[in-house]
Amino acid sequence: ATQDELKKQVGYKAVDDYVKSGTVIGLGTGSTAAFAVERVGQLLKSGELKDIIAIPTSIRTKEQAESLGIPLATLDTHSDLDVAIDGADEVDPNLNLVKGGGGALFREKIVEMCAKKFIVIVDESKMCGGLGPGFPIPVEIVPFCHEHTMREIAKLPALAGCKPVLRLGDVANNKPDGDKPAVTDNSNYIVDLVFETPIKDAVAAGEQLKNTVGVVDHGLFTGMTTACIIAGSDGISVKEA
Ligand code: DER
Repeated sequence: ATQDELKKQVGYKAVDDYVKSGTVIGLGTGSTAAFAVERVGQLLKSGELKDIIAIPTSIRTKEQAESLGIPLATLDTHSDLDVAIDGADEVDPNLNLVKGGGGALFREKIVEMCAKKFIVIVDESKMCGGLGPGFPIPVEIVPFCHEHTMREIAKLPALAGCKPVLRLGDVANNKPDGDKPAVTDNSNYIVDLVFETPIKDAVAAGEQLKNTVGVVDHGLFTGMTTACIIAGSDGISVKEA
């Protein structure tokens, strides 16, 4: 199966197995989550799903959901979600995640923190032994004096050895020709932290990042995953936290 077919398999399975009628759901961002959004739209259209309120985790997911006729709301009116479904850039053996490859980590985290269940959908290429080397850790920072903030991040003990790189071009992915900083849905910048070796303590790293003035939030999603649905060439498996 192609990688797209694997992403579709897990996106559809997450909705079929975890989304019930009459619930409030969080819709993730990225190419895998887009299949879950597609499936919600399909089931609402066929009548197999009813009375869903969805909370999008990015402007582009909101637009996709609107195009599919999925009823939308925000956390201001609906902050008690039954389930949220989203992709990830890396998944470690404890189901801690790196997210933010698509630049949506802040809205993803604030929404997914409100969900009773957080279902992660990945193809097997995202599985890793330790977070860091396989995918730079995205961090959302305020544009004001961003070079100063990047220097402060590089000093953090739990992130020793990281190389902060300002994301340029389009926020959803690093377009090489982009010479201007990528800007998030929240009008902030993204710094990608490049690691040669795995992060030893992802929880401590997250805390130190959150305590750094200028940092809005980061792509370490620790202790949040309820279950991870993994599509591999030999089929689909589900890992529960
Ligand atoms: O930006 C994000 O957090 C996305 O969910 C990312 O982690 C996964 O995107 P993908 O499904 O397109 O690989």
